[in-house]
Amino acid sequence: MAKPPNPKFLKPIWPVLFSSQQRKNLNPDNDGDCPGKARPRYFARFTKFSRIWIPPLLSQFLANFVYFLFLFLYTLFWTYSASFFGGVSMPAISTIEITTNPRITLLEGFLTNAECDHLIHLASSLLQPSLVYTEVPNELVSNGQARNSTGTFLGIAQTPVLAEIERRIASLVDRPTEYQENMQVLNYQSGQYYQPHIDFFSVSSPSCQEVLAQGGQRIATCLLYLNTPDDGGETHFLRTGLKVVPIRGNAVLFYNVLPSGDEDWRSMHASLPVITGEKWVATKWIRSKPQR
Ligand code: PD2
Ligand code: ZN
Repeated sequence: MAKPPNPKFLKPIWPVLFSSQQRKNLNPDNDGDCPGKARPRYFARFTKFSRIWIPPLLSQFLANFVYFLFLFLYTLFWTYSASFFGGVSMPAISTIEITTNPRITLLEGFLTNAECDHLIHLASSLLQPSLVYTEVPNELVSNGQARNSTGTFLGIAQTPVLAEIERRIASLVDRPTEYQENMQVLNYQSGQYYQPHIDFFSVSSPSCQEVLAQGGQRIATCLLYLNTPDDGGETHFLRTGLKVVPIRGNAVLFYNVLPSGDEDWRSMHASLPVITGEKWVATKWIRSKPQR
């Protein structure tokens, strides 16, 4: 460590802390009639932190280090504090309203890669043939003509990651998570599909009356694309002609009913056959009544 100079010749490093005599010493117009005799210098050669004399480069480094550490912690706090304190943290999502009539919104970057992998991991060992509702009686049966994917349902808030995704969807549709059905994760192999269908329970169908009375209508569907198939697997909205390409992390939110609550047949959709590769997608239905 360098030997500390005579404090008489020292000038502090922070101008705001200078005494009036020191400021006078630092004034470039002062041509020398100051206690230090020599022309004033703008920076001290040494800074004293408590009892240690620190060379200027090291003290600047320390000051910068503390400054960047503060910035880092500040950014960290604002990024994660919401989820830490029970709020909703959102990745950088870009929202594109594709059509308002029917209401279809694409959300790019709705899930992170880690979240997609997590959902696939939770579902992959539990896949069963997907089911469809029959007319009368209203039962869930396997029907390979209507859909031939496999899938499974996850528990509500089964893991902290899933709970966070559910909170994000709740914030998106402006309804508490209690209005959500359990998440369904689906897997489509090459050639697998889901024929055109509607997600709402038809008021005119006698078999839907009980479901509607108990749990209310499926007012909206949120599809979460967990991977990007090599080819095919688009979500096709037949009445609008729109085909949403499945891209990992993206989501599509569409309403199955009109703002009045009446069925919106323009929400009819299909999952087109996967041509190459496989497709992982998760569905969340949002009901008009709390489910729990
Ligand atoms: O798997 C899909 O892409 C898809 C598309 C539309 C699934 C559903 N609807 C559904 O399960 O209702
Ligand atoms: Zn559907």
